[in-house]
Amino acid sequence: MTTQYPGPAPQPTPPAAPPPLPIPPGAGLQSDADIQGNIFAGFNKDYAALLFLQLKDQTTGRAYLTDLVPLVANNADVSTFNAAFSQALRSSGSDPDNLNATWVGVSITAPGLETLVPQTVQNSLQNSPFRLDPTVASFLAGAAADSAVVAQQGPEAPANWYFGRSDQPIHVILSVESDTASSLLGIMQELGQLASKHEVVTIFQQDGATLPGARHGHEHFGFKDGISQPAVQGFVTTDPDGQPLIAPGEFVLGFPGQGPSRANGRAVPQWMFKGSFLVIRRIAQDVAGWWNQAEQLAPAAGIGAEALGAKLVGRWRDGTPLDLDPNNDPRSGADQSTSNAFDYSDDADGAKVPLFVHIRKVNPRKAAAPGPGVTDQHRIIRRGIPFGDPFDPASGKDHGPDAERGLVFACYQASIPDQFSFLQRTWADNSDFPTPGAGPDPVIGPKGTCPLAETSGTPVPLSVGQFVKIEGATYSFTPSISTLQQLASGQLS
Ligand code: N7H
Repeated sequence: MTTQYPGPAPQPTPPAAPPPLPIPPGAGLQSDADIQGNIFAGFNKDYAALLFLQLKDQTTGRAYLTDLVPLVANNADVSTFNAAFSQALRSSGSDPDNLNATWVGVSITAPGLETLVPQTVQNSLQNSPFRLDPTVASFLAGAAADSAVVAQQGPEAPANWYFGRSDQPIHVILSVESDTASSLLGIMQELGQLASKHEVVTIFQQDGATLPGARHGHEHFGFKDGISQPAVQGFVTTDPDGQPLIAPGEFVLGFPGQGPSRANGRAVPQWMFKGSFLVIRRIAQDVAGWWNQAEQLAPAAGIGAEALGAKLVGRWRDGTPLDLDPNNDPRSGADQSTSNAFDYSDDADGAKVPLFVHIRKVNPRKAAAPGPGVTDQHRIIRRGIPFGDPFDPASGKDHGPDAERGLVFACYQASIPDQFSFLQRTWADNSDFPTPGAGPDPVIGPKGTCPLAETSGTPVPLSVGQFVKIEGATYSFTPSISTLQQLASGQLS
């Protein structure tokens, strides 16, 4: 007699990927009130705080979200505000004091979703073909476990982080921004009361602010930041600097993405539509170390420290691109400090802009290897802000070399492995991108040798150190406002 063993349990039919959303014509995405406001439109305020929160349980978590959702800024409101602000700025020539806003954004980590909707996480992510998409797997694993971009030992190891450590799970992240310190304080008090009401614990609060005076808009090393962002199809009609429009599905799920393979967007469940993945990294910057290095390397390169700094970053301190102005000697005298009208297309070998420079590594534009259009599949929308006082030892202890300062790096994308992690690992950290021996990114990469081409033709090997340090990181998901409502009401379960 033969024993009948049951065969493998029948597998549930995998959910089919939902069809993509249409991209609205013109700049139609500006009026979308379901997408959160910091993704396409951008808060871009002078004062910011990130709150890393832990929920008590599902019931209190849902009640907390119910109170929180009405405070969340949507894309249509932020777009309308930003358009009015730009208009007033153009007509008066300075920041309009009477136009102020305070914005709140909400993102949820994988442990946060597990707390709020364990079934959804199980069914639509862990037990379905979606889990095979590295996009989902990286989100579920979280930033600390992403060993491709995080050293598990040494000073940058997650065990030393201020936030994002595995022993302190974070469920919800609030991005709060305002025009003034006092209005930021006001909303923070309101959010604090809401948290206590629902027994929500603050694991860490990361403050940020634009730098004061002439440093406004610049990061701590002194370079103007926040200039180059992807021009998103459906959100703008053209890019003023002639850059290619990037399909919205590269940043917000549900829309078609870049290239034929992503015409249907990414295979994620419907509740993720109109949401985006948010990477946050607290990156400390050793400003004195950075400029001492530039002073030391400059003589061998036959240039000054200021020029050497520009040859590591790819823009002069005021923002002028090296590609347009390799010698900081503007031919026309025109202000090019916010220009993005360049693409390295006449500089394949890096004679003008070395192949290792930070902004070329992370966005090689038309010079991308291995082929045309590749760069457009690895773009990110950056929403970072500095933390800490500027380096200026004469102004006191808080401004000295030992004070904490750096960049609260934040970026939105449709896939962390294809976008943030790809930029960091495959391009920035990789000495052999775009060509063998090109050198690591001298701003965010590891120590290494960057060969600086000289007019004589003999490259000068610059030994470049690492002057930034990761001090905290999270991967989270910034859902649409309708999904937030469903999470709050328990409709998504
Ligand atoms: Fe970078 N820096 O001061 O040197 N970055 N960045 N970044 N960054 C940019 O064009 C800087 C970091 C990108 O489209 C500028 O807006 C510093 C990470 C991308 O041409 C300056 C840190 C990653 C761009 C800096 C840091 C990126 C960009 C020029 C850390 C992603 C747009 C301003 C402390 C992995 C490139 C501008 C383009 C620009 C600096 C971090 C990516 C000045 C100090 C971790 C995609």
